[in-house]
Amino acid sequence: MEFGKFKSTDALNKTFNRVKTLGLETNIYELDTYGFTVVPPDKVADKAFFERIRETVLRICKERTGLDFSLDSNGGFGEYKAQPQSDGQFLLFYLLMADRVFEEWVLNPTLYALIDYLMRGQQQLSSLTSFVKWKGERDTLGLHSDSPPDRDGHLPACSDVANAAYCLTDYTLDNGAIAMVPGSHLYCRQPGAGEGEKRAVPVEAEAGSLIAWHGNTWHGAFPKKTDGLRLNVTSYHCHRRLKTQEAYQWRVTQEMLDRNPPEFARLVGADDHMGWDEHGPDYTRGVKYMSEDAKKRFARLANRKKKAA
Ligand SMILES: O=C(O)CCC(=O)C(=O)O
Ligand SMILES: [Fe+2]
Repeated sequence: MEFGKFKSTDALNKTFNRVKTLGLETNIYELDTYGFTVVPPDKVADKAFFERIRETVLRICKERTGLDFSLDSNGGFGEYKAQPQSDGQFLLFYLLMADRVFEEWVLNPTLYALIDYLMRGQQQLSSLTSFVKWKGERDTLGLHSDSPPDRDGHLPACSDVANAAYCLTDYTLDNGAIAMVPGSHLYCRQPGAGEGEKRAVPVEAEAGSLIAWHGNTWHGAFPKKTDGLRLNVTSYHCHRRLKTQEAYQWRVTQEMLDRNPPEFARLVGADDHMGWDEHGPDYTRGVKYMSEDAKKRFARLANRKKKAA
């Protein structure tokens, strides 16, 4: 019996095979069972890429705050005003538009495969940020699910949102590791105030690891008690039917689209005709960047219609 080639799962076969090729089967199992996983550095990216992206994040910290940033020293806010800011922490936003290294990152095969699996190929990039942390107080772990809840506070069982943190420094309990409540993706609701704090575990991971989680998983962070920085690149994806946090669809440049494969265009919604003006929708956007699987499905549908006519 050969899996990975079924006709009825055309859209999923590629993801299945990619997961196998990259040796991520255990990670998929962990995502399904516990709602999160940690991929070790050697399965994520090479050292040169890791150094390059980390240097870039440090450079952007400096550009936006006006302060010097180094891994071993605590940070500061300087001239940086973007919200939210809390004790010893800010977020750098809109990184995709800040440097080409982030275009490479969103297409990273390991990141792409895990998100593709969680979102059944329906993902778009919602935001690409860095949580920049140094020593600071926290009253709670700040547990939450990343998926936006329905009106009654419930969450869909499927992953409407999938998130992943590329750790640019070690994550340990004292370094302010991300906190996860294992299995909470199955509760299909946001936590109540203070709920789940005792069951949360620190996700300890060495620099270069990728922590990925289901959009329903309850998570937050432990306080950072040590000196120096905790850095990441947080790659937040949402279903194509949802609004994105950051504006890419009409803001990515043609140059960015031209220098990347069609997967990139689909990730940033450049194939999405929604949001039109007085000129109406431009359906050629979808065709231009369509995946090979989708093209095959459309061709089959067109054939069936022709035969029926
Ligand atoms: O690392 C953290 O502080 C938690 C971040 C978080 O909630 C997220 O990336 O969705
Ligand atoms: Fe979150």
